[in-house]
Amino acid sequence: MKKNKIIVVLPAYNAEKTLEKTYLKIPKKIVDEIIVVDDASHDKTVEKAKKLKLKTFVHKKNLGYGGNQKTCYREALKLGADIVVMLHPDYQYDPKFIKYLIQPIIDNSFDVMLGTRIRTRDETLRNGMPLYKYISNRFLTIVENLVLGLNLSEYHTGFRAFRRNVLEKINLKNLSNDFIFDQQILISSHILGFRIGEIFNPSYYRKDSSSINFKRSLKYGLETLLNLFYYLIDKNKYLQKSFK
Ligand SMILES: Nc1nc2c(ncn2[C@@H]2O[C@H](COP(=O)(O)OP(=O)(O)OP(=O)(O)O)[C@@H](O)[C@H]2O)c(=O)[nH]1
Ligand SMILES: [Mg+2]
Repeated sequence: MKKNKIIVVLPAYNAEKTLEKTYLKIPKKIVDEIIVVDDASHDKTVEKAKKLKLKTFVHKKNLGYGGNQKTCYREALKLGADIVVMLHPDYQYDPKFIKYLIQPIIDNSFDVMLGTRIRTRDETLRNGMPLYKYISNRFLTIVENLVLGLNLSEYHTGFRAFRRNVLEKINLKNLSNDFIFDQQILISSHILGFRIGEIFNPSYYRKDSSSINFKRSLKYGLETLLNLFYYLIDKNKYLQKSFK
């Protein structure tokens, strides 16, 4: 059997303090290539990435988190990835779990895999997730599971893996350039019949970790509900819709 080409993409924005720590923990034996996309950071993210000799793509203008991921996936596909692992470079996730994340895709059990941060409430809060984020995450997860008919532990993780054909089939260009991209890519995967699986992997909110503020979280939460509404109205239209 041909070996799968595994590419890790790191969508970075002001990640100078955490990029190297994240990079060092990525298991190089498993991963064929690592790419960084910098979304016009104000700090030394690009210098750090180049120092680490990572393939680096730089946005001239800030596009947003979704716009960053679009570049990540486009470049990973160009480089011939069979499986793309998206990992936030803010050192919140433990990259040693990459091997567990990709295995079900290699085995053809699932097409999309999520590294979920919520195993127990205690553990998640102890690891630093703010209470309001925990509560809104649980609430949105219940609603998403009900609407989509899935049974996932969370939809908001920054540690995911996709089989190549998922990224080819979804019209990524039509999705939002903002944080809601993360929901849209999952809803679209589900509509297209791709199987979404999950593993548990603890995440840590450290001093240097990036974490969006209350206002942006609220906007993201409301947009998630709006996207579920669009899904309920017409799934086929959802796939054609331009969210930009
Ligand atoms: N392109 C872009 N990326 C961003 C922006 N804000 C944050 N990011 C990146 O997006 C990723 C996720 O942002 P976070 O702020 O960590 O948000 P989150 O992980 O969803 O939320 P937490 O679970 O609270 O950490 C991080 O890796 C950031 O580097 C932004 O304005 N533009
Ligand atoms: Mg974060």
